[in-house]
Formats: sequence, C-alpha cells, structure tokens
Amino acid sequence: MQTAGGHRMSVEMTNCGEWGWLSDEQGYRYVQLDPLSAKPWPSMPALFLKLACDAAATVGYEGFAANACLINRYRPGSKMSLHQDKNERDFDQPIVSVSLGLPLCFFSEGMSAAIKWISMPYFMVMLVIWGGEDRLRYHGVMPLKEAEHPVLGAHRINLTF
Ligand code: MD6
Ligand code: FE
Repeated sequence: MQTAGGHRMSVEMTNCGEWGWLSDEQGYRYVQLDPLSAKPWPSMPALFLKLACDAAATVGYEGFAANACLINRYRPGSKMSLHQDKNERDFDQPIVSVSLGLPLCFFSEGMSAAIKWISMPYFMVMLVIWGGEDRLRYHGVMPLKEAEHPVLGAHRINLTF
C-alpha cells in the first residue's frame, strides 16, 4: 500500500473479512473491495473469528465479532511508524492483535506522540488486546532485525482484528 504522501509502505498489507483497512493517496479508511482486484476481501476464516472472539472475552469483551482483519507482513527492515488506530467507528470495541514469526520491538506511549519502547525480544507469538483507556494509545514497530524463524523464515506476520 501507499501512504497519503505517495510513499510505498515497508510493511506488506492485505485484509480479510467484511471490511479491509486501506491506505492510499486519499488517506486511511476501511473499504469493502480490494482495490487491486475490485472484489470483496476474502472472507474471514472461522478460526480467526474464534481466536479474536475468545481472546477478547478473556479480558471482559464478550461478543467481540471482528468484521475486519488487517494482515501485515514484515521483512527485515520493515517498520511501522507511530500511529493511533482511529479509523474505526466504535472505540468501545477493542483491537485484538496476533503476531507470528520473528520477534520485534513494539513501542507505545500515552495519548501524546512521545515514545516509550516496549521490547518484546523473546516472544515468537504475541497476542495483545487494546481497549478501554489504552484504545487510542500511540504505538509503532521498530525496523525488524535480520533473522530466521523456524517456520516463517525472515518474516513477521501480524493480524489486527
Ligand atoms: C503490528 N500493530 O503489530 C502493528 N494497532 O505489526 C498495530 O498497529 C496495532 O498491534 C493497534 C492495536 C494493536 C496493534
Ligand atoms: Fe496500530
């Protein structure tokens, strides 16, 4: 995908589910058609839906029915700059984020853009649920370090529901 400024994002992205997050020259938003195929995004696998729903329920978000899954693929050097997830309509709903493959350094701070690093170097699988007062925290991902994961090779995959 492209940024609003016309740059190519270093993270490769696609979606599944009813809605997909899109970045292009017009900015960030959710759309129902994949602009590359002009077709709906692939449907959300039942296993994904259940994973996100069960995870959200463990921290009190009963009945979380994800209608979008952003699929991010990182290679060594890929990064995600500081952002807030605020293109959603209902901030009372949490975000469930599942990561597989290479570990990373994830950073987060309060409602300002000042940075605090959260290094998660030993986790090969990570599940994070963002809700409540943390829902609009700024966060980002440091450039992925060169390494090999036994299953995913030189990749990190993140699913954001
Ligand atoms: C990533 N994740 O982990 C990017 N946003 O690759 C996010 O931007 C994110 O993990 C909101 C909530 C959880 C996240
Ligand atoms: Fe985010």
